[in-house]
Amino acid sequence: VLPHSPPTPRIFRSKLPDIDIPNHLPLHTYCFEKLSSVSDKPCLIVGSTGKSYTYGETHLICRRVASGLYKLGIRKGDVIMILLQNSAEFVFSFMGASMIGAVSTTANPFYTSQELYKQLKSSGAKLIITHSQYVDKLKNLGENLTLITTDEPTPENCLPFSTLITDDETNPFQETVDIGGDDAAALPFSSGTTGLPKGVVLTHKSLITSVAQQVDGDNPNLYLKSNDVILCVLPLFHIYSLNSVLLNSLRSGATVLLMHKFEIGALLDLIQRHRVTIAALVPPLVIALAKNPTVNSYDLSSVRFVLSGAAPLGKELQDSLRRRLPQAILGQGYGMTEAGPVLSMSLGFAKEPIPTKSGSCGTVVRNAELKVVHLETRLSLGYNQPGEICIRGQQIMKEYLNDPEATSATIDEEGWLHTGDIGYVDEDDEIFIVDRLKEVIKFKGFQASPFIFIVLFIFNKCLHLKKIYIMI
Ligand code: 4UU
Repeated sequence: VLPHSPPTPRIFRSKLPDIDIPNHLPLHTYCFEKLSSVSDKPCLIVGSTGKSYTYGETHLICRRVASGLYKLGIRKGDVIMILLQNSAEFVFSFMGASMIGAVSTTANPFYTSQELYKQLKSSGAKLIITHSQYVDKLKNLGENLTLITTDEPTPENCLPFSTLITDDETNPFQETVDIGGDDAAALPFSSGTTGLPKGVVLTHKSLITSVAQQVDGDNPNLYLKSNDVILCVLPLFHIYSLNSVLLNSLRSGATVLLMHKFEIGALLDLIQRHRVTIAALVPPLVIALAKNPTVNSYDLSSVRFVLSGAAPLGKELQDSLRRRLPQAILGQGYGMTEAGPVLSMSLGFAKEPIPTKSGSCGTVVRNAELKVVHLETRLSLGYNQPGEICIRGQQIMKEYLNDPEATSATIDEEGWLHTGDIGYVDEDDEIFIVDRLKEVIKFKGFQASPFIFIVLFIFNKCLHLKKIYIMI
């Protein structure tokens, strides 16, 4: 060793071995790979109506929507905007777009007209799939914009969703569109570590890699089975729900129970009625489940995993939920839109589970490398030393759309994505986040990413906000 050579970087890896990931496939092919064995099983259940779609039906409708989009002039690389609450149409639109190589930019239905305008302009979306209640906000936002609405009656100047569901799913495009792993599939918007929201280019390869890191392999990190029923209450326009609920479930042949809005009574009733086995939540919803007195009147014994992510989950809260749901395994996932999104996941959810500590965000996912760098020297640190968390692997974003400067400020020449989160890895390889370098919203001493505030905003009627802030 030369006297001045830099120290070898300390790189953290999963305790699970790497696996082969078929990330050369298009995303929809990968997600529906086991279609023939799950064709008659329920894929989607719409919570509010009880309507359900089998895997076979879901795949067929996605193919029809693909064909319908193609007939409306959408081609490979074109962007469509999905501006919907959780619904079956959200799923059909996203997967249908993927089938013709089009890209979905998902947007928050609560955005103002101006916010939507920015995302439309920046993404270059040509078509919007939405609900009639949001159409007013979209008036005069673009000349050649096609608007499709999913409910009846169809407002003026909009096309009904049924236009997309032609009876023709055998359109030749399916054979001719050549989709490569490096082509974009999703374009969520995120402000990342600095500045205004930017389009995060997630490719077929990045999303397949992220899903495989969670649910594939002989000993999956997040063990989902085809008889699982997965609660989809977090909004699908955000990458947490899109990836860790929807795409993971499709890949595993599990059932997705869609809730278009949060209401504690409806949520508990749906868990009981449909025997929900997996709940993907954020801390404010964990609080509702742990503290709301009505919970005791429901049978929640079917729940086997509660996954919390997107914001810190305190030990006290984790302990109170454990008392409520003694049979369930509680754990966290740590994600960031740009990271594809999942950096780490509790190994308590593995097929051969390894218990994790309260407060830990899990262990880095397989087929990826994680390091913690000193904030000034940028040298990588060992166990228990806090610094900036960086991640490398095929799951991370390709780039920020049309923003090479922001891209190179986030992903360095060696391929490390800098998260702007400060944390450490303990001797058991568990990750703990202690602070954020990037912009945070502070409210009554509670710091969080913008997403948590979106969730709180959407769900605020049902959550007693003041109480939540004090408890966190
Ligand atoms: C403390 O929040 C997300 C994605 C979360 C996610 C995704 C898939 C969680 C579990 C999962 O399976 O994305 P963004 O881009 O909205 O916000 C990213 C930021 C992170 O940089 C970090 O600051 O949100 C914060 N964050 C967390 N903080 C995310 N997860 C956690 C966590 N604890 N578990």
